[in-house]
Amino acid sequence: MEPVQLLSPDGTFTPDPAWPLEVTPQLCRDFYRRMVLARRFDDEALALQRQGELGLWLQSRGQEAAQVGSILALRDTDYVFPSYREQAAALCRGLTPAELLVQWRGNALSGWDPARYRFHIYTLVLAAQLPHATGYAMGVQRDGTDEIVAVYFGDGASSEGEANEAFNWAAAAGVPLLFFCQNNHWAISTPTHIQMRAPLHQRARGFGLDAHVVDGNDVLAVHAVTRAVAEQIRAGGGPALIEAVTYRMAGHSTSDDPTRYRTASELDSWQARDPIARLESLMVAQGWIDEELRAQIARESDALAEETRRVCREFGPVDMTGMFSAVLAQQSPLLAEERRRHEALVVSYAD
Ligand SMILES: Cc1ncc(C[n+]2csc(CCOP(=O)(O)OP(=O)(O)O)c2C)c(N)n1
Ligand SMILES: [Mg+2]
Repeated sequence: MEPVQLLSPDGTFTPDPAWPLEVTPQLCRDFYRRMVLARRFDDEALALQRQGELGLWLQSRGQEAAQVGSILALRDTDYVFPSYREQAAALCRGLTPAELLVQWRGNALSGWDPARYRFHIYTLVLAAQLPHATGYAMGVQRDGTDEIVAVYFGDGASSEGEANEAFNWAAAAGVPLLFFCQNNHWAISTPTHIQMRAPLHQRARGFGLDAHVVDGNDVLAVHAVTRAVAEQIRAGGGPALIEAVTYRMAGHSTSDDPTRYRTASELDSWQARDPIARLESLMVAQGWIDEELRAQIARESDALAEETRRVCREFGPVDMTGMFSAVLAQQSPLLAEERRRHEALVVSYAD
């Protein structure tokens, strides 16, 4: 199966009757603005990590179309389970820079109220969120509302047992769940092609899921496919999987050096398929972007970057000792020792 594509890398739009989408200047401007803001936020967070203000950061660079196109195809009331680099999606749901950064500063175990944004906490245990989402979708199914659930995960996570259990369980139970895989070609240093023999969308069909593959760097195709599939799930069609073929342009995290395992030419070939540049080419050709719009988005980006730096520096010291007292009912000698060492470490930073 070839990935669904509506917008070629040079910005040429070709409609597909199977995936209808009314492409208006407003729609493109909205997608463009959100993707530019997400990239700016991501760049700023990277800089903060490099300056020692954050412990770790996992970039979403290159995956903006997959995230923005898909989350905007859902209703705000649909519950979303992200993985850990869904910043572009999170910003669309209204999460603030402070909420997104505080966890990576080490000041909180998670930064936001999932119920408020219908956006679950980040999950770092690979694929754990897939059974969580399946169970949640069983609850939604029993509530009998028209809400659907969406779960984001990576190509690497799809190799975990939990992912495959969730595919089977969701299909067998017929729950209203959308599995959204961002196949960004890498699981840290392991390329997708050496960890699976059959493409994920093909494997998903074997579990009885309706499955599709889409060009994940084409925001219009991602949006059209996700919207149609989401509405099919909402109408009671059962769970489905979308594999968005994209690319992780940055390292896995700020602790990773991707030059150790991938070539510059591979990166170049994907830079030529940049999701933001691609949409911009269409907008330029159609006359849908002018200097005024560029200047307005640049001002908004600068303001977001400024807010990102400011809130990060304002995070004060925090008492994390609760993790030693709030998790286990009974303290053990090991826990007491760990607590003592943690407190000594904190004191050593006093100056
Ligand atoms: C259960 C588990 N095993 C291993 C890891 C270490 N780990 C963190 S991210 C990662 C790669 C994940 O790749 P993928 O699912 O493709 O997501 P991506 O990082 O590319 O977005 C690994 C192996 C983990 N966090 N959890
Ligand atoms: Mg990956």
